[in-house]
Amino acid sequence: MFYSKEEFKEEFTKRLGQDKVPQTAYAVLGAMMKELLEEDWVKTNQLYTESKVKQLYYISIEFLIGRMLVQNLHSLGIFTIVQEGLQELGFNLEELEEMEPEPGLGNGGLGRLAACFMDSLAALQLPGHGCGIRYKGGLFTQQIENGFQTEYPTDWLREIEGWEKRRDDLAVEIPFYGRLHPRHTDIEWVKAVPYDMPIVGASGRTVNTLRLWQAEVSERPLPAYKDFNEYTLETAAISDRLYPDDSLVTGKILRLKQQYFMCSASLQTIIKTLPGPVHELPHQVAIQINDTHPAIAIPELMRILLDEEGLEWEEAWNITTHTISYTNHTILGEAMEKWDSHLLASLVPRVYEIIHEIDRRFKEQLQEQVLKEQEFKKLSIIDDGLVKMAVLAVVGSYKVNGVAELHTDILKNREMKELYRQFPGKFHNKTNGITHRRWLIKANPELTQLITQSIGDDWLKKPILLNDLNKFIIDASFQEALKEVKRAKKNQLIAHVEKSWDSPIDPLSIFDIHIKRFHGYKRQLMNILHIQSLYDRIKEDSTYRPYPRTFFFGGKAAPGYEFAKQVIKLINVIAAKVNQDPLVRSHIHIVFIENYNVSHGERMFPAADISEQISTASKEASGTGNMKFMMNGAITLGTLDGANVEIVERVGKENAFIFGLHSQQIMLLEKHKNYRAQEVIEQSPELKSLMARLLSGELSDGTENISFIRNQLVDLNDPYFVLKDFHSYAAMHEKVLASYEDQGNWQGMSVRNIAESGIFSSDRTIQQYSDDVWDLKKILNVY
Ligand code: T68
Repeated sequence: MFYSKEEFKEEFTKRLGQDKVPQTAYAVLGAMMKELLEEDWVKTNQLYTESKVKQLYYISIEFLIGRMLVQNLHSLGIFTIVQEGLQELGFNLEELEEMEPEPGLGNGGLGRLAACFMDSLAALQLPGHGCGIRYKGGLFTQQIENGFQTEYPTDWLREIEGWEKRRDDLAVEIPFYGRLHPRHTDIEWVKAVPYDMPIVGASGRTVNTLRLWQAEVSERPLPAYKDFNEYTLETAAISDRLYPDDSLVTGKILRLKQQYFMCSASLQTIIKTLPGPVHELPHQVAIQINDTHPAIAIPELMRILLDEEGLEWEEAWNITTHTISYTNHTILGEAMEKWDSHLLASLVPRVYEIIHEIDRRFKEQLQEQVLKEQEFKKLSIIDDGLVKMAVLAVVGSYKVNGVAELHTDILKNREMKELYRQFPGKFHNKTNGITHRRWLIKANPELTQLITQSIGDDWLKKPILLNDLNKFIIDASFQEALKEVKRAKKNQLIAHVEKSWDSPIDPLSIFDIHIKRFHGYKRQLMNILHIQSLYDRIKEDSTYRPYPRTFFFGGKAAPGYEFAKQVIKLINVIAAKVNQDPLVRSHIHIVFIENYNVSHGERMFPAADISEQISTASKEASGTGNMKFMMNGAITLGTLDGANVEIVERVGKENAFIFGLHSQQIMLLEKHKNYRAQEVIEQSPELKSLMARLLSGELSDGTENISFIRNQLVDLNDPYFVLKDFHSYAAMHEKVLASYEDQGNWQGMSVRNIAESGIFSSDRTIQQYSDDVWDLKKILNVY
């Protein structure tokens, strides 16, 4: 359609007509982009079908894709043409980008990982697609009112037409409820309609598909007992809203409906469009389940193979357990899915029957071994009236992985010890990654340019080559240029933030950033308590006048998670106090970024000096924000948890600020129950005073605002070891300040982090999955 700036301008102007407002410009640009990638999309699909290559389906309840316009411009290799062309026509691409609604179809790391994986699959020209739900409302919009988080619904689809294509021709019917015997009758059918989104590979012609399913009323007859209005409402509810809980299980029937709906729709389509006989499924298809939310795909695939394809149990089981593989993302007890057997039996009776049979056969097999009762219990899929989805996922998969080395070790040696003993060959590690195309090339074009000027542009396609930057660690002019980039990114962030933030931010201050979901184990509480202690010190000690720091927080709390919401309130109360104190505010400043999302992330990671990764060791499966910061030259201030461990291994301890208890120490304290938070407080005058004032309500404008914080720190004995790690955290902050004074050394640390970040590109992760689990072949879309 266009290959040069002039051609673009001509076409764009023609389509724009007289209506030269930004809204129209955005719509015209979007339409041009869609047309541009359409042909490659069709061709990619044809190629996959005709060549009968093995294809991957990545099933995930969340895809936190973020805005697509600029990302797609980059992928199509026309970013510069369009940016400059628009500018010459009097438009600003950044302004147009702001008009794109943000598809917040995920909570946090798990959903964003799925989005990064989609990008890497397409970029590596691998045949892999996503399957999920087209939620009408993504994650809620967060507003801070009087310091409290308030939640507002976000209906992103209503705002503007997106990139997707509705495919009525591919709709399928999903069976819910009913009676099983003598045959399955009284079913409440729900129609699943796919909306396909193109996932454009980087400067290649591969365009894969993210297929999001929408629930609609079926045309099939309703069972006599069912009220039509009720049915209509229940059906719409399935794809109405994303559950706003991360790392928490609520056990609600709607959630189970979403899971089954998404899995059944995806599997039915996969089987229907299979190019060969069904027994060849494992050679034609790989199915990855992203956590246990899609684990119901295992019995659902069995159901299709048994009831619709007429296979015998053994063959169906053999096929299923060679097709599906499972990624675990957590070891937190409250995030482990367990479904009430009665609920499952009522909602999906045939599927439940199959789960029961899987469990029965597995237990029969276990009878041949000598197992302790406790071990047997751990290995039971159905136990105490509950179906344990993680056990089902392991038993029904051919591969099981954790998302960082430490996490996989903890799964093998503790959380899933018994399962690991049964299936040692299934377990493997795949350390997470992030797409450097969004998190470096798109988010930080200034740094991208500096890197390319210094080492050439091969790294764009092979991010591991960022390693070449190691030769610039002590290069003064490179350091100076890097500093300049950081300054520019800080100023851009300030310009963006100051519209909504009333106190001015010092661009020369150290930007210390803590952005992620609010959760006890992520310890935002430790961060804010430390800031309060800095405030006290500045007030009390006239010789303590530290170098200016701006502490940024951003993140949402699950609406029902009172503790986390109180931490948000506490941060905002302390922020108000700190920011208006004339003495203190020139040294420390707090900024709370409202409604933190992917777009905010794109502005914040590049502006950071310090990356706060301070989870209680052993609790954070991997973390991926840590990688985004590192790739943009921020230094990790963190514990030896999740992928931080591997980051530190790469950069060396001297290029990170590591503190706190190790995972082994935490796990021992937990096991022997010999941690006493009260003793830690007693031994420290500083903590004693801090706690007394916290508990009296002095720090939080009222005690009722910290009742859950009090409960956690006092009654629950500080389960995330905030108090225990407090002093080593504070000490490490002092070290940060001292290090920042030596700018030569600091810039060197920053270069080192960027240089070692290539391994954390999701291209590496995806290649490893492909090699070790999926067995995909690279397909070139040339025509
Ligand atoms: C995150 N998990 C891990 N869960 O916490 C993080 N959970 O360490 C890891 O880096 C990331 O996954 C990617 O592997 C989540 O984000 C959820 O969001 C979630 C959502 C629903 C239910 C349970």
